[in-house]
Parts: sequence; C-alpha cells; structure tokens
Amino acid sequence: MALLNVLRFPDERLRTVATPVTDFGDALQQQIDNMFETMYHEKGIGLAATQVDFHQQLIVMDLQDEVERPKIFINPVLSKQSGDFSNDEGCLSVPGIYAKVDRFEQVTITAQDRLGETFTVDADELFAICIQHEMDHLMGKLFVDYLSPLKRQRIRQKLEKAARQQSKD
Ligand code: K1U
Ligand code: ZN
Repeated sequence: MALLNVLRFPDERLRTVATPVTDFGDALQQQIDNMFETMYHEKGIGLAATQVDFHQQLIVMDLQDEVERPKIFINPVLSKQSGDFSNDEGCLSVPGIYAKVDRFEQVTITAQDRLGETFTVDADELFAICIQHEMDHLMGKLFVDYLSPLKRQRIRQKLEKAARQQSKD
C-alpha cells in the first residue's frame, strides 16, 4: 500500500469532474487500498478519488461507527433526498477550515461496491453529510463553494500563505 498526495484548495485539479469507473480490476483495487491508507493517515472519515488526483467516481469512507465499516461507493447516485440540515464540515483538501453547509437531512444512495455489485443504502446524520460532501468532490465542487466569495477568498489566501511557508521549511 502507499500514501497518496492529497490536493489542497485552490489546486485547479480539484475542479475536475470524475468519470464513471468501468474497470474493477487490480489497478482499481490498489487505488481503493491506497485511498483507505491515506484517509486513515490524514485522520479523515471520507476521501473522494478527486482529492488524490484520480478522476474516477470512487469514494472511501469510515465513519468509525459500529455499522458496516469501512464503506466504498463506486459510481454513486443520489436516488432520494429529503429534509434540510446544517452542520459544520471539514475537508482534507481545505485543512484547518470548518464551516456550516446546508445539506439534505436524509439521502438514499445507489452505488457499486469494489466487486461491481450494485447496492442501495439510506443515510442520515454524519453519513448523509459525508456522502453529499464526497459526491460534490466527484463533481469538482468543494464545501467552500457554499460560502460567500469574501470568505472563500480569505480561505484561499490563508492556504496559499501556509503552502508558501511550508515550501520554505
Ligand atoms: O472529504 C474530505 O476531505 C473528508 C472529510 C469528510 C467530512 C467530514 C465532516 C463533514 C463533512 C465531510 C473529513 O474527514 S474532514 C476530517 C474531520 O474534520 C472530521 C473527522 C471526524 C468527524 C468529523 C469531522
Ligand atoms: Zn472534502
């Protein structure tokens, strides 16, 4: 297994729209394992392939709950959504920034597992927030896009400054 580089906002590669997975072979299996290793190393609860510069519709998740962990979603589609919910979100691609985002409260997702088998699952609470956040990544969208242009600009400047500092160290 290998640790992957997580792209940071405002890297333009985070704006890439992912294409569907069609090949469930060894390369995809390796990519899934590497994404889990990277997500655990970065202390995240989810990771979308876009964040590690792999532009296919793949998400890994581990909500650290009792039920069905870890989770893999390939070619996910929201088949039902209801309610409104607002909660603080974080993102491994926007480190150190947390902000409230409005999401659906409950969603139903249809996706494929690592073998290509189709399944459908209902999600609420953190699971619902996380899957909507990760599916946004696959569309090239970030949680900071829901904030005002001024807030987004401030975050951009803060992260660019941190990146400049890091490259000097
Ligand atoms: O997409 C990502 O960068 C992963 C992201 C998922 C996420 C967390 C919380 C709300 C929405 C989406 C993270 O894992 S950020 C890490 C984090 O802040 C966190 C970890 C455990 C519980 C809650 C947040
Ligand atoms: Zn994120």
